[in-house]
Amino acid sequence: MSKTYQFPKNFLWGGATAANQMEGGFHGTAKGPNLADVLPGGKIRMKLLSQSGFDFEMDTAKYTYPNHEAIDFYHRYKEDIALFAEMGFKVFRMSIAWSRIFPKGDEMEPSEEGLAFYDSVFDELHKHGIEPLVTIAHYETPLHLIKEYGGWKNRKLVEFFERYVTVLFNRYKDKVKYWLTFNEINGATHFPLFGLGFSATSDETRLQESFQGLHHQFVASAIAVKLGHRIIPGSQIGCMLIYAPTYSYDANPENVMHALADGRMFNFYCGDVQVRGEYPTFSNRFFKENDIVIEMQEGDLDIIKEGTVDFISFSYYMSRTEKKNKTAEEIGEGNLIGGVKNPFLKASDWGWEIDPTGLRVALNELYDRYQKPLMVVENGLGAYDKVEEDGSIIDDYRIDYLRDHIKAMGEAVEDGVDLIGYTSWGCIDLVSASSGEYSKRYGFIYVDKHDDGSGTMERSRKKSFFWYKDVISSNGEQL
Ligand code: BGP
Repeated sequence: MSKTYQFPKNFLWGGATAANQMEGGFHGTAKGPNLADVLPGGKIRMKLLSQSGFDFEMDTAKYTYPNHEAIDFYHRYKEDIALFAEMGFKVFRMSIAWSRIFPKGDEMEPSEEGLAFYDSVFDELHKHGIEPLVTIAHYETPLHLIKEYGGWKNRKLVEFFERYVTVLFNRYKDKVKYWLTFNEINGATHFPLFGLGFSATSDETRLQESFQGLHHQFVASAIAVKLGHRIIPGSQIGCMLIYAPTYSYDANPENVMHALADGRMFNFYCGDVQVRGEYPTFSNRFFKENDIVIEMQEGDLDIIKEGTVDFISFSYYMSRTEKKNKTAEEIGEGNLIGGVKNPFLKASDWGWEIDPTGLRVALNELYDRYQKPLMVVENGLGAYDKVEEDGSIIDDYRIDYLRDHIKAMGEAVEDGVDLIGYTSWGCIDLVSASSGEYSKRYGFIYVDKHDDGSGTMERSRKKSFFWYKDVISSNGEQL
């Protein structure tokens, strides 16, 4: 008989999404354009994300822009939420598109149309007994703030963000208790375009610009935490990290030290600031060796100290394996956050290494370090799905992936980790963030929409839909 796992009684099972990858509603609404609206669909997107000098212009003759329509959640949210409810979701992670609330980002007054839309979504969720978990900034910087101000490089964004969150907290104080400030905040040094809303001036300036932008986000996040606690008593406000446990390629102490140093700069730098309220000492050496100087204003460090988060949320897709001197052949294809190929792991069709035990490692490392409640707010398998003649979708590969990761969480709970919830990524098929593809599907719910723009947008239940429903109703005992 296979082992069963005990998850805490009020465990928050659910699914995760982001506004720009799901809503659409670009045309015919008051929403202003944002970063995702100028990112083309297809493999070209990754190239643009990785290089310096992107111009943030749309070229509709050359490219498609799938985020404009996405999966049209803007008009179909009732149907979608009913399907989430059918699976038994306790929580639904979504983001608010900043430019739907402030179309340009620097206005004094918000858009009532945008605010009303999210009111309706939250009401619909509550109607079904689903708790919203809201990301305030998920790769959706308003385009005007990018073009006019240079994104988060510019300190002015702290002020605009403060205005934005103040509006959100006041408006939704009776509807939203769980908030996350910046999605995958530590991904910024790899892809400043996504989180920080600028393209590095050059490869040489990328680190300096990114760490300065991150400082602005730390201050903005801490201000949000303080405001949230004041405006919404009892609210729970978390940080959101992209976490990849970093293994040494072998037992060579040089490689072990390299993996440790590299891994903590990636995994712990932002967490230390947002959870402990202090810059870690290990970053001093990194800054010195890379000529990075962070400009701070008086009082910034106090704000950071006073605005520490209540819980830690993170995405987990893959681990990372590090080696001091790596050759081009050793570098893993598709491994977005660097490292070398791990000979013990298989990878997805997009080259993302699959490592369920890595999730247990991640949970233990984070809990050992911070002793704060943890929540896995993204995890899942991007895969090509096939619709059978009778319309069914037999996604056993997705079920296997999720089962193994949920088991790893169960082990971590037994290890003593305080884990409060799990929202698997892309619970309904949506537009991929890194490749702008519809064909990279994560959902329990299939959406009939394709990379060439065809499709009816019709929703259908995959095999994993029924499986996840049983997982939730048995509180993780039936896997
Ligand atoms: C995370 C992002 C999400 C999401 C996910 C899967 O990095 O927070 O927005 O998209 O990765 O990535 P992708 O869509 O590129 O497969």
